[in-house]
Amino acid sequence: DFYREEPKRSSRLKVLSQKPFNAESPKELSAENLITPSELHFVRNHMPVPKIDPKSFKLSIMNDNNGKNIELSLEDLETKFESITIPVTIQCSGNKRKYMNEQNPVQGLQWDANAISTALWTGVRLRDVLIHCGFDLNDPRIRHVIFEGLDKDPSGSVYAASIPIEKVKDDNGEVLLAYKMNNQPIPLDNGYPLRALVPGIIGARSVKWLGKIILSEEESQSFWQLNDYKVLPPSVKNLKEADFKKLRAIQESPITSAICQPAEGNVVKRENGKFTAKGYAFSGGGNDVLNVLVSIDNGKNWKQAALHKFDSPLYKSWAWVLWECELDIPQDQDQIEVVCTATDSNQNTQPESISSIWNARGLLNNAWHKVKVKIE
Ligand code: MTE
Ligand code: MO
Repeated sequence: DFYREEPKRSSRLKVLSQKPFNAESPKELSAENLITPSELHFVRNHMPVPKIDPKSFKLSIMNDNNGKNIELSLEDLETKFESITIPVTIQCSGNKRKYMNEQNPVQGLQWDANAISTALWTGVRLRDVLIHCGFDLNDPRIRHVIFEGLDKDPSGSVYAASIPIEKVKDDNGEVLLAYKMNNQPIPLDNGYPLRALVPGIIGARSVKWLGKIILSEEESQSFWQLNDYKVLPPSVKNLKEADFKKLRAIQESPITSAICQPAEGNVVKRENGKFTAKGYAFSGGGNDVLNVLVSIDNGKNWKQAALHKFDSPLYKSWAWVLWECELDIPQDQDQIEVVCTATDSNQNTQPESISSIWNARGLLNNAWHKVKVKIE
């Protein structure tokens, strides 16, 4: 069994697949905790979790253009550079795929709205490490930073992805080589002992169990970079018709929001007259969430939700906000649909319907989230 050495996991995770392991955070939790407890962070694995000995572990960094190659131990990383701790939300670009699939079938894990979690991440800035080790970030041949994981498929090929060098050079970028999550060593499922953490960018680029970094003129040639995490146009109904070469790999994630409480099919009591809806909103690229609106008449009238958030600088808002909104129960209905939508600090808003953003891989579904609730 290729998967015989998988870690122990919390029974509270909502499992979508065991081998490889894929699971959502409990939805009730996302409505209450700005920081997801480590054992309840969602998990998105493509392959078995690799076993890595932290003592002999070495990260290798290579410049593809001139062959310069260095190695760093965990101790080097933890002692030679300034570390920072920041709240960062990781969201899978397939989050809420289930709803896209309901509109028209899409390929991929049927994630509901909780393939997203937030942790306090500690690590060193990749930019500092590269400069300290003498890599010339102004060399025009360095256009992409490729991250390779130590997790392998049966044929021996590893998980890999890349980001543009600009994100690493950016003063506000905060791309980390992370070795702690919530002030503890990173859990086995989330990349122990070292992962790339690319704030504001889809989870797929934050490579776990990081073993190698390559500075290159080309982006990663991995399947996941070239032929997977890209948004196809709605006219392409079938992946066989897809021309991935013409499309850019997804980086930043768009403004999105979700209702976590009540959940679909939950009952609210008419006699109470009111109920409280709760959820999260998140925008990639370091954008803050300005506003979350909630409606029970499909957007004719909106109520503004109260927001709870980290105190982060505007261009470094890497974490979700939680929202909460008290709503009046209508007297004449025995079912209502709660709808939410958010606006970010670039004034980006969410599309009302899925139809114009539908894509055959079911990625980046940021249409208004809707939950039906019974009134009794
Ligand atoms: N890194 C490696 N090495 N292998 C993987 O399968 N999955 C990616 C990313 N990094 C993956 C990886 C995807 S698609 C996502 S969404 C995030 O990890 C999920 O991070 P998490 O499991 O810590 O929540
Ligand atoms: Mo993902």
